[in-house]
Amino acid sequence: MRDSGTLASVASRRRCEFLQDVLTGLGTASKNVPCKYFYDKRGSELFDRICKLGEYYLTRSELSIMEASAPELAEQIGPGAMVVEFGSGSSVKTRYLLDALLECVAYVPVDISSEHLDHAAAELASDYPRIEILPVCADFTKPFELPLPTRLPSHSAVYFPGSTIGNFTPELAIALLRRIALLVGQGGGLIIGIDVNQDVAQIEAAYNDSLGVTARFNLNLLRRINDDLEGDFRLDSFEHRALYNAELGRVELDLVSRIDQCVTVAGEGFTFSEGEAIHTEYSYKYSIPAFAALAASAGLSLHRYWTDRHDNCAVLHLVADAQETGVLVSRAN
Ligand code: AVI
Repeated sequence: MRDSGTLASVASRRRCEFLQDVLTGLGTASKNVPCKYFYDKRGSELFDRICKLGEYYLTRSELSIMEASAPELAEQIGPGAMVVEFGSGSSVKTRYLLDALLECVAYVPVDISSEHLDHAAAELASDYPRIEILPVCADFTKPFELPLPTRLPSHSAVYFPGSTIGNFTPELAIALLRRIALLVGQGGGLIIGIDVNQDVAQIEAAYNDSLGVTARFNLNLLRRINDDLEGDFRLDSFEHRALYNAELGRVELDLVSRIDQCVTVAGEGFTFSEGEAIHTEYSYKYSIPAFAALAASAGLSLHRYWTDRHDNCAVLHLVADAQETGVLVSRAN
């Protein structure tokens, strides 16, 4: 697996960044910790469990689109590509794409969780011997180096499924989409999954599941701070909260202090009053036109999109600096 520097230096740099982000986030008036820190080994496992929950419609909906439309998606990408996946996790949906792609030269899964990445990459390498699997352990929100495949690809395409773009504020989403547009180059493609659900009750249920897996996923962030940054959070003195903010079209995840308390992280103290929240995640829900407008401001034009039969999720094909203007839509049954 590629990573810059030795394993020890990478681990120490990552710990420093984590510490810096936590100290900065907890030191501000509206306390927060970036959601990318959810995904340590335990957090990634909990997220995989969330994806299988009845209430969490996102994975099921997007999988149904991939199942029904992978050949059409593959056609949009074209033969001879190197496919780079942002936030690949277990690469479950990717298999539909890899099965359908013609002469795919290389697949580059990029993920922040190394254990997850190693495992998924090893399985893919044995299942797809014709495709060079080149995992990159990196934080895709920052610039990272792409590996050079043995065979020269005709072009690169980015696959960014799972509605992960919804975890970025619109400003940060535009910045990330701009980087993707640069990475694929003029005429290059991006296949991206977004959550287009507008049913508030269904959305809130997805982030407040009855088994409490999402609550554990959210609270795991405090456990990780305790383990990795010498924190002394008492997990039972915080509670998970997920509310839909209709005005801003986003779910807001917080960890709310149940009591007045003082917590230390790496020797630094932070006070919490009862009811005070640590903001941990946004999950934006978009309409297709709103997302197309956002992508257009990043230099990506919508060419075609697919939805599931309940119109919960959509998979979009966007092209960098596209010349064409026509938009096609297909719905999976
Ligand atoms: C990864 N991301 C798209 C998930 C979401 O739905 O925003 C993360 C998540 N947070 C709570 N449940 C799932």
